[in-house]
Amino acid sequence: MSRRALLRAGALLAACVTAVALFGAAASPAKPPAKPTIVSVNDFYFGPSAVTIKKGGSVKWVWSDLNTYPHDVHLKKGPNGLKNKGYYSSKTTAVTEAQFQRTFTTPGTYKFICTIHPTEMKLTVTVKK
Ligand SMILES: [Cu+2]
Repeated sequence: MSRRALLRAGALLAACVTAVALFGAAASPAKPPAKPTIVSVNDFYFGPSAVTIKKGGSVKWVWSDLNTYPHDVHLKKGPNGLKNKGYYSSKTTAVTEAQFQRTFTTPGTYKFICTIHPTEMKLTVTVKK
């Protein structure tokens, strides 16, 4: 192979690599997963007390460092047809330094309470279609 032919082959290869790279980038838009909506768990409230998310979104409960009483997250009532109700209730009862994250795939209204302070600590999560 002559030097010129070799150069031509190299240029062709570079063009192919570029084309594949461009096509690859266009074919698979790297969409990062949506960040969870944060709800703080405090003495004696969820902050905020109502959030709205999209179907497939997540809520992350974060216990405040300022808490002096234990709290949990318990689903009191979910939308009709929700099968995995227990998935939405935290097993741990913590004072501080706890986190609890759940993904919502069934649209509707979710009513949460803290089982220790059920009349004070209420949260509504609305999941849109
Ligand atoms: Cu509580």
